[in-house]
Amino acid sequence: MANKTATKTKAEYSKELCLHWYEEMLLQRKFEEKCKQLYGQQKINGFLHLYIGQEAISSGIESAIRKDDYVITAYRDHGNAIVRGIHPNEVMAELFGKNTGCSRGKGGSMHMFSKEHNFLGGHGIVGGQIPLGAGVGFAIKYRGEDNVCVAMMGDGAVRQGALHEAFNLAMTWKLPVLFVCENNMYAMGTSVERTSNVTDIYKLGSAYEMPSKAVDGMNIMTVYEETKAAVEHIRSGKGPVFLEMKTYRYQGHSISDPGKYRTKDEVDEFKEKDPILILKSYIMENGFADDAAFDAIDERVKTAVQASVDFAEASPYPAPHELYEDVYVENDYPFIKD
Ligand SMILES: Cc1ncc(C[n+]2csc(CCOP(=O)(O)OP(=O)(O)O)c2C)c(N)n1
Ligand SMILES: [Mg+2]
Repeated sequence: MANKTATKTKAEYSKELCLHWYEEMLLQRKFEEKCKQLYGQQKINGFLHLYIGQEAISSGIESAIRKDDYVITAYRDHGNAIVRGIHPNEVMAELFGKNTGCSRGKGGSMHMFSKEHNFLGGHGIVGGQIPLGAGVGFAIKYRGEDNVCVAMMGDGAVRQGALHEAFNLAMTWKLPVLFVCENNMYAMGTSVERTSNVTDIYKLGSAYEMPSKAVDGMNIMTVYEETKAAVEHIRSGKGPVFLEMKTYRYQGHSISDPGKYRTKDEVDEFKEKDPILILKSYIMENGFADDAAFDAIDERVKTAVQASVDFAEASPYPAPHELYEDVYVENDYPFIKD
């Protein structure tokens, strides 16, 4: 089906890496399919924005950076939380509003955080994470560290003025930030064409002479290669890079979106380019897995998803006094003395 793109890629990938990617993408997909079901049962409440269709981006980026690098994103954040290494149990518990969640049940779907995993959220203000990502880049440079910060955003977020301020300072100060736009073609129900004359989003970087490029975000190998090259550039001290990753979300903007602004044919067309299927055909072509091996992966993923639901169900809600905890950081500022 969609295997042409896969065989075209220039590098060879090991069996281990391909199977790791496959299982990780499938985990994100099945985890979120379960979330959708649980929302219908009112186990999950509030906002719920699903990442289904975009998994090649989270997984491809994650394997091209180091665990001590930083990632910051918007509210469509379950996939990034999982690939950063936050246990699916903690992500599901957060969605349930339970105190074993990664934000202790007080963040919910849009606000997954983990200091331990250098995952800096989960942000509901469209574009808010772009200058925050630049700030993280500034902190890295100020401390003389060699990390990078990946600041992810949607195609709607790039129309915010904050992007331009962040791009300007990031280039002026050569901050170690990889800006990634996940262009899934829509901001809520508004298509990219309706929001700007400039529909090639990567071109926005050129105003600041920031190295910028469009990338096929449905192919994990391309995402991986381009991220690796960008991160090498950034880590060598040459400053930020901007990648526009072209992708598609199969589900509505949020769980309550009837999706009247696009046709079923359009959605089906993109499902033909499904990132999991592209990788699956590459795996099959190379004889990396047979039916039994795929079944075993399916089973492991199913078990992990069910375990996360059981964990979330069994966990308690935050106690009333926890309302006042984790609001301010205490004794963590080296520059503030009593
Ligand atoms: C500053 C601000 N304005 C408006 C909104 C309402 N809003 C929530 S999501 C969204 C669309 C953003 O689309 P995009 O950046 O493409 O991300 P996607 O949902 O496609 O991942 C809007 C306008 C908001 N949360 N914050
Ligand atoms: Mg979008």
